Amino acid sequence: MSDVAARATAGFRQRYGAEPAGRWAAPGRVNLIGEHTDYNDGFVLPFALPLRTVVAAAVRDDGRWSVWSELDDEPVEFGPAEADEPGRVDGWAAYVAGVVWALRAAGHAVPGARLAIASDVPVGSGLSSSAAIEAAVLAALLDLGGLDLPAGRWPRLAQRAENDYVGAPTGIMDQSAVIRGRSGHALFLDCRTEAIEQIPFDLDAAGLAVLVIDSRAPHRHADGEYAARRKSCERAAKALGVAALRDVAAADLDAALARLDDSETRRRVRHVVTEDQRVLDTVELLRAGRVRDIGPLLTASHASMRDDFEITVPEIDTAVEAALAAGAYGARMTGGGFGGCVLALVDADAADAVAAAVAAAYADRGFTAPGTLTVRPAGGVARLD
Ligand code: GAF
Repeated sequence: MSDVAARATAGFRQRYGAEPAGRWAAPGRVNLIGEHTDYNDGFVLPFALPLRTVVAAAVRDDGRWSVWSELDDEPVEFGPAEADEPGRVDGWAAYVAGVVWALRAAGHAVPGARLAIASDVPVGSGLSSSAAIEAAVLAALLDLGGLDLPAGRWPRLAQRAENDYVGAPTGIMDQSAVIRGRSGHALFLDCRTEAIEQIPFDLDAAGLAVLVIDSRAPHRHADGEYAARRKSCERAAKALGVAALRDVAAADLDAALARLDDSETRRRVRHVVTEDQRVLDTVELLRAGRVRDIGPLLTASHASMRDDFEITVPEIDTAVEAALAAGAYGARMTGGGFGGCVLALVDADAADAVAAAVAAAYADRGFTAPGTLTVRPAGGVARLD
């Protein structure tokens, strides 16, 4: 943490020739289980990562915003006109302008500001680097402006930045995880009511580790495919006469499938309905302290994403198969799909061997070597100083 915070401060000093008024940090996330259920009003169980994005910031008196990030040499600058018109600011800075836009649209008097962003959350790996930027910038602007917004309303506001300013039709999971995550816990979120429950997920006590494997697979049409899956779910809900697929109970799945006439839509619905149930089952096991026993649910989730939702790619499937063959209790792709990361639940002392087995399987198939790290659930967005 200290390195990334120091980089944000150094970037601020160098670009703006002044000291920041404060620093705010937000994590990336992985999703333990519950994929593509959030925009179906369903259930998810993500947790925040120890990897952080840090924003160093100070008020700027002319009511404009300048943002520098490690990804670019020069700061991006914009004023109210660009902030008020979705799409005017693009690239990574759109996530910042989107937060300004969402706050202004909600009637807040957002102060102009200088911001410098440094991040240890890898971009493009499906670990929610964008939600981390949104959350850290939101926290910074609220504090700098002395604005009052209860924490429970932050995720929806950050999601609006992403949906309506950036134009990505995502659900509310990522913003919730990075804002409301708690150390040692997974966040059980009902995406319809936004009710949360912090579920203890103490890997150390169980002698376990979560290995995150970055597939390094190039993102293949991820945005278009994500939007297509979402549309297909919405069409199916309409055909079934329900507000969202969350309203189809697992016990009623066969009857619902019988009412749909194309097999692709049936597969999409089966994924969402069974995935919601797997989240509920995982939560039950964790509440009972049976951490190892969630493994088969993770693996079943992967099979459902691969066969029914059709969002995995060869690198991802290879990583899952190799991890399971090397003794993982369960493994699955995490995040939106078409690349990104796999997580595997392993004995803590087997993590290196499982990582090595995945690397060997990759080498056999001629894939770019994967990245691996072990993670524990960490806390959500916070002011550092
Ligand atoms: C991406 C989206 F941003 C989330 O809202 C969620 O839909 C996820 O894909 C799939 O579960 O991370």
